[in-house]
Amino acid sequence: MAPSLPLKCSLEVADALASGQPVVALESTIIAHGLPHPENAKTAQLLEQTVRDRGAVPATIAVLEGVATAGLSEAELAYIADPEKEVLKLSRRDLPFAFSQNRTGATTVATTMLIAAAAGIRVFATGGIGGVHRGAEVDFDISADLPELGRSDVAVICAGPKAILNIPATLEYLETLGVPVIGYRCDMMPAFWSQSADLRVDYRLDTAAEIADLCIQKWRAGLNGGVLIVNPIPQLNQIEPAKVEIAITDALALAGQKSISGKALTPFLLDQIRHITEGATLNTNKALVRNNALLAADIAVEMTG
Ligand code: PSU
Ligand code: MN
Repeated sequence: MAPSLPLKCSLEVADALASGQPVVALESTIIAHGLPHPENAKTAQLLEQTVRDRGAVPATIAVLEGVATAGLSEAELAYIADPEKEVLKLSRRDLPFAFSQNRTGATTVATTMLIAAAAGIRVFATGGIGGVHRGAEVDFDISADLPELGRSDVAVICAGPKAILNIPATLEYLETLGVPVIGYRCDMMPAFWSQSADLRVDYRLDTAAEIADLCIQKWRAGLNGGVLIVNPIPQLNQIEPAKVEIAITDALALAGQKSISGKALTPFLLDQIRHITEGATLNTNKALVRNNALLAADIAVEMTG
């Protein structure tokens, strides 16, 4: 028997996919582990509404009691956002445990891509992807998001790798995996909270139609794997790179002192940086995911048109 995921789509998502309507996948780790309560629940709803307003169907993805689920009800979304509930952070290596133990968890970029691809969803909006961590030459901390980008046929729209990472090394890794990095209306690599990381993107495209066309032609040519579309945070919402860098340095030092590593590191750093910047990064984070949801919906519409 061919392998298949334990997978369930909501009625709305299943209908949309069956009739060729545009669908945009949204991840849940940013909701469960990336943003504080209650902003996380509000952001989850706002993202879904943003996708709808732009003419596509949102499919927030999570694993619910051991079943990969695309399209969450309001109650399911609230559960994932509730800090009182035990919601695991699920990357690729965590899925067998969640499936076999009927556990509930939020999906990272890696597992959201994998589940979206299995469901037939080709476009996915997130905040920032994981990547090669600073110091990875010693501790080997490289996000499972990168190999997944090399594997699953999904277009991922983000605001760049999170600035807590080693961005040049992350771009090298993506090149090795054959993942095109496309700047939407930008020549320079955006760095999540700020507009530019002083590095050029591979290619620049200025319309959702051209991006959709590149993805379709990639997959038609049998070139498996994802496409990374980087969409800079709007100027109005960005934080000065120097200010972010100070917060990152402090947060990394604290993580070192407290020996925080593995899957706990990214949520810890995001939380610390939010405290150090007195909440400024929270507003920026919300603004950039919304901006990515808009572009993702436009690309999904172009892909089905
Ligand atoms: N982007 C955000 N906030 C987040 C993340 C991304 O704005 O919390 C999450 C994503 O789910 C990403 C994960 O896949 O962090 C990467 O975690 P790690 O470095 O442990 O692979
Ligand atoms: Mn890691």
